[in-house]
Amino acid sequence: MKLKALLIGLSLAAGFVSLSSAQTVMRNSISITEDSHQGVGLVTFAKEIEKRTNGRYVIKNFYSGALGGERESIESVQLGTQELTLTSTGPVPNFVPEAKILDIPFLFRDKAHARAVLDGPIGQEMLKKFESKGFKALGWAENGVRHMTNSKRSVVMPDDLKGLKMRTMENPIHIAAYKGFGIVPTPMAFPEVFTALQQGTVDGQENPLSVIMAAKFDQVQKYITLTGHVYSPAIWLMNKAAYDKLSPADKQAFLDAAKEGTKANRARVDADDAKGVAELRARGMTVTESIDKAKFVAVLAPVYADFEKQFGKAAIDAIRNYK
Ligand code: EAX
Repeated sequence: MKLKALLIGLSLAAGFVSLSSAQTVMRNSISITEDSHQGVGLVTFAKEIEKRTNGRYVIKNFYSGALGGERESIESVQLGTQELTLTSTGPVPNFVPEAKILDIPFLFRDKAHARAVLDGPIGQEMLKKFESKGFKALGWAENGVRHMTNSKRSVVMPDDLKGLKMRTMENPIHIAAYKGFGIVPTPMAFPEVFTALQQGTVDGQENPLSVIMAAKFDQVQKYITLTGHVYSPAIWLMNKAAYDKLSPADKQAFLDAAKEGTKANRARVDADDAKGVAELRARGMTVTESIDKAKFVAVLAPVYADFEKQFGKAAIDAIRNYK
């Protein structure tokens, strides 16, 4: 016991020394594992911050929802109990409704189109909308193109989706659209999804190949179809007050570190997408690689009509037609 007390005392003293040498520790988090496209982003971000601030700022990374699911992490960043998080846009509309438009299914032709929109004027303008809500949005990153998995059947035609009970993100646009497919949506935080699939609480879920592989959903799901039904952006969020306290040079360091993190993150998404089908087949999944996309889009006509009312056709077209 004495030894233990001594060790604790020493480590507390060490912590005090590093604090007194003007080192600020900040927390960052993701809902999925370190060995993932988001994990690579976080590790790169932390390295870049340390390098660019000569170690005055140190980022401690938390993985696999250790600080909570994405909605909880966003809340913590807003409150300032956590400085940073990298999150998909899943729960973001609950905080910044303007971001909803990005979650419309079949909005982007492909990743290149999505990246161009996010890095261009439309995406950059949207980052500013976070400021009045207590966030500094440091930049866009990528979760990826989402595909559907389930334990019941191969999905080839839109009709195959009817009646499937699927976990969705806590996102009103996704929920509305998936209802349009005839899916029974069950919104749920990501850390609960594996168990829900395992126990059969839901039949399926939808996520990018990067997430499906990182979370090992192949262990609890038999079928995957490359539906590519929606692009899933990710975003670097920082507590606004914490950001505002930084010197101008350090602010730039945080923005640049996010850029580098995004580069590493997107490169990993591309690598995951390139090997995903072969890998998931090797892990035992039945993969349907191509669908008649026009048929899936057609089923959503009534939902699109609704989205056009909500967002205005011009705003949707500005994204759709962005070159
Ligand atoms: O951000 O909740 C989800 O399905 C997300 O895609 C996942 O947590 C990665």
